[in-house]
Amino acid sequence: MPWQAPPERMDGAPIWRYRDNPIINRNPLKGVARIFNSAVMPYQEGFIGVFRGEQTNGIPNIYLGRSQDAIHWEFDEEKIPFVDEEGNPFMPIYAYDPRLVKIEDTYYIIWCQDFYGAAIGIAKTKDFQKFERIENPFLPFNRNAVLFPRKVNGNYLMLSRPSDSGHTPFGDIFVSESPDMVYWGKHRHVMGKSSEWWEMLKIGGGAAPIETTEGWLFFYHGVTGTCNGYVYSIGGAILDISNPSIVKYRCENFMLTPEEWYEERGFVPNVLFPCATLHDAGTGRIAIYYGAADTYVGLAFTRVEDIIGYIKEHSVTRESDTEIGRR
Ligand code: BMA
Repeated sequence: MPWQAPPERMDGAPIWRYRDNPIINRNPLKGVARIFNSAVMPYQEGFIGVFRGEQTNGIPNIYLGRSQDAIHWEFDEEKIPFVDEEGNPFMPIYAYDPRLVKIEDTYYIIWCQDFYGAAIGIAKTKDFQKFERIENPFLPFNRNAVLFPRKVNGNYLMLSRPSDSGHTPFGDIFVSESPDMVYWGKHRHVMGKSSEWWEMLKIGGGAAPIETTEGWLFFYHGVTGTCNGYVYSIGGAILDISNPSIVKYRCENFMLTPEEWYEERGFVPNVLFPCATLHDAGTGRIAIYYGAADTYVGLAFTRVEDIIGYIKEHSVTRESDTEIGRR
């Protein structure tokens, strides 16, 4: 996986950017103006990813990409050809913010799409050749769906953020369970927006949680409202390993906030939107993939031990974080 050593001086959270960011520039593909908010995974000898491509007609869809080093990417020219259970073409009208999660021997792609309003779409693949849609897990309106990388207490778990049909000015993260990836229930509140100013307006899931000895390490996005629009930062929390609706630690400070030109300048300025991590259990290295300014893909690094230490040291949890989330 990609890696660069940390800079000598770090003032905030122990996360540092890849020096040659952004890793994906404008006009990356014929008919696609921007790629951002995308997710990657190790696959065979290299890496594979699902990428939000904003087409030149302005409509987002999902493209497959492959890489040897997880930094330089080659994309398929056509959108991912989703099919229904019978193998017939079944393309979403639009699709954005894909996540890619492997559970057992199957890869799941989860995204936001039209289902008579913004809602969650999901498909599975084993070979990245055939992409079969499965039933939409939730009613509209919902965004930011993230699967856990393994079953917990016998069920699949999905985080999501119920919303409205527009540029939602509110929102908390919930977790739902399923025995079969079709029927979802036992919904629990996980965490809400907080009184910290950087995440005062809404939050949403980011990368698939990483299993650690302290719990599920979870990177998410937190949004604040300003007189000039929303600002999206990356936040960090640790969820209980066997009951992830309980937040054990939640960092009062952002992990990363827009600072660089490619984060502050673009189609939507001041947006950091994490969708995936790569991590190596042996070294504790983590690479975080995030969309920048709805225009580019950025890469940042941290280490499991350092980031958990920082989150714990600066943890502030409230009742709505630590309770079971059922009312
Ligand atoms: C959210 C989503 C993201 C986007 C963000 C900032 O509502 O649509 O895809 O990055 O807004 O524009």
